[in-house]
Amino acid sequence: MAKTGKARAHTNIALIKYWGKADEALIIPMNNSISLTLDKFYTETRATFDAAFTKDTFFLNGEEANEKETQKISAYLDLVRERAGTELKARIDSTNFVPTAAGLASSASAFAALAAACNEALDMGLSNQDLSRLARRGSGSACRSIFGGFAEWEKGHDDASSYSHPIDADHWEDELSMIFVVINNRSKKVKSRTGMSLTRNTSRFYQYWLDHVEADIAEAEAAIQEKDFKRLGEVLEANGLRMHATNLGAQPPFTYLVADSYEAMSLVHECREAGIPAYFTMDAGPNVKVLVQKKDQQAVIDKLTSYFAPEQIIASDIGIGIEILDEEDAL
Ligand code: 2P0
Repeated sequence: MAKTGKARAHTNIALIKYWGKADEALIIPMNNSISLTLDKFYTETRATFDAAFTKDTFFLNGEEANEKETQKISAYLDLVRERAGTELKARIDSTNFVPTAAGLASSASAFAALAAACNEALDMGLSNQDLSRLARRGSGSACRSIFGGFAEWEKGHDDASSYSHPIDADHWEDELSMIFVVINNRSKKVKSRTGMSLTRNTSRFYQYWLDHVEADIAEAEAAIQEKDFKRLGEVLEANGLRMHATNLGAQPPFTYLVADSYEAMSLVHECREAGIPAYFTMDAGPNVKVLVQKKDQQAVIDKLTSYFAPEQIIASDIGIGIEILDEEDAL
């Protein structure tokens, strides 16, 4: 008989970044990171394990994935099977819910949803901590998407000690939102996995990153405890820029940022000059994400749309952790 589980996971944006691995195979990071889970972008995944299946199959947004993508999922399922003590092959159906053509699909929500769906299907009974560890094996940032609101990934030193936990902010996150500035990328894409590995292994600035990141973590933790928006904003903006600076020191050097990324950063500076606190961060691409207090959201959107088209601006509230879905819930 088929064993089925379905789950939804939201993507997350790092405020203090994960950039570089201590162990590439186990996905153990060089440093702790802190994120906010968002409610707007998520993945729903159904995992079906059945003795009748002779191979793993993977359907993304209703279409069967190519061999390379299927192989990646199959390799991940091998880890799940080893952990669950089964040899059953699986069919995975995933749907990414992201605004049309925004290109914001993320491996964080994908592997968090897949891990949770497998846990459900195979009755693995994993705690959220163990689920975070399992999601991490698919993609590092996925281990933070098990949780809603603020989450911190403790880097640990081996498979057992590297996982995320929620940071209790006493519902402060309900007062915050993140505004995405979706910027078209005409430059050649460097995958985050490739970019962070090249930087960690070759960048002359990587040690500078390591020398500051633990202090950034402590500063962000303190700001969250105190609900001090300015303090959190200043450290997240500095940390994100420092991450991007490490890429400029790689051999060969590269950058994810384009002219319009700098335009968005300037507009955020203008918001602050006008007395509106807003702080930006960027990931492995040119899009700029702006953390704001909800009460200032419209004013910041107005500033950003003085240059960007309204359809390039997407605001998101803060999201919740993984959800197990009933069979009748739409996929
Ligand atoms: C982060 N990023 O903390 C950082 C900041 C992008 C920039 O985590 O190799 O897809 O699968 O562990 O998690 C994106 O990298 O990389 C990422 P893998 P992942 O969000």
